[in-house]
Amino acid sequence: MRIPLSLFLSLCSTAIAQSTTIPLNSKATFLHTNNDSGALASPAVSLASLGAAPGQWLLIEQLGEFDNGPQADVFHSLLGIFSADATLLAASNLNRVPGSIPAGAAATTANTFSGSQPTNIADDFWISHSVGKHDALVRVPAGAAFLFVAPHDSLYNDNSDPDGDYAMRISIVAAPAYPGTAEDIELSSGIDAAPTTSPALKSAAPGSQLTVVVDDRYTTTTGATSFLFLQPQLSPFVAPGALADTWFGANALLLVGPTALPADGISFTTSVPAGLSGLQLVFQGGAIYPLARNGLYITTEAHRITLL
Ligand SMILES: [Ca+2]
Ligand SMILES: [Ca+2]
Ligand SMILES: [Ca+2]
Repeated sequence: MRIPLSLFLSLCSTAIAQSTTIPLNSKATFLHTNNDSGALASPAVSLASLGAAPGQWLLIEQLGEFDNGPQADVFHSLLGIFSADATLLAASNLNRVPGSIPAGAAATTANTFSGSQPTNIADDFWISHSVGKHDALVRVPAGAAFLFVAPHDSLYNDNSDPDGDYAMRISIVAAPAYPGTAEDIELSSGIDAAPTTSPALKSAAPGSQLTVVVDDRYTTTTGATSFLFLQPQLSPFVAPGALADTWFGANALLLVGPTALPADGISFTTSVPAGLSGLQLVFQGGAIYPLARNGLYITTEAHRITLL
């Protein structure tokens, strides 16, 4: 049977993520500004208008580049903050989002260019970092109905986007198989290949080279006390750990750590032995981090490798 292409595409788009691309103004911010009269107020993005609700997972990608003023149209940067309502207070306030709800990788923002006034607030998160990754996977927190975004900058009125490509794409995606805290740390795994964050489920034949890497996404947790756990088990069912957002139990092996997270992450490599067919290797990384949303630790998504 032949299916018309248009029907095929529409079936695909139903099955795959629902995405919305929103153009951004690089002068718009939700951070406090000072002596920055050309700065604009970030518009509130309604989550309902995207079809998103608390508990769902969003992939937010920063597209294009902007010019931060003194340099060129080459900058990647985006911060986000969830809110219960659409209220954005005047730029003279430090906390302009009174309905803010914490989520994601906590962002520490720079003081204003003029007057060096603090801008840092607790609840905003990295979507795109100038020298890190340019996307974020976040779970919409309970009570959130709006999202504000802004580039991270200390002076906004001199920003521009000559080719008009600075934007964000928000996709509603399936929950990870074994989610972590979704902050500034991620796990990649590879079998005879460069490690990748996705898929989280892989298989490895005897004699293959298995590599697992734990690294930060936005460079903010370099130096944090980090670790990599391995839980070997026979069942493909992975039970949640006793600690929130963990996937290992008391019998897990501590493969790496505790150790200060190097700039290029911690890693573990092994040659897969023969005779262990069916064994499941569940890997998860994490770190002790003062800005963790749970107040203590951050964790990566866990990966499960089936030995063949
Ligand atoms: Ca641009
Ligand atoms: Ca600027
Ligand atoms: Ca902050």
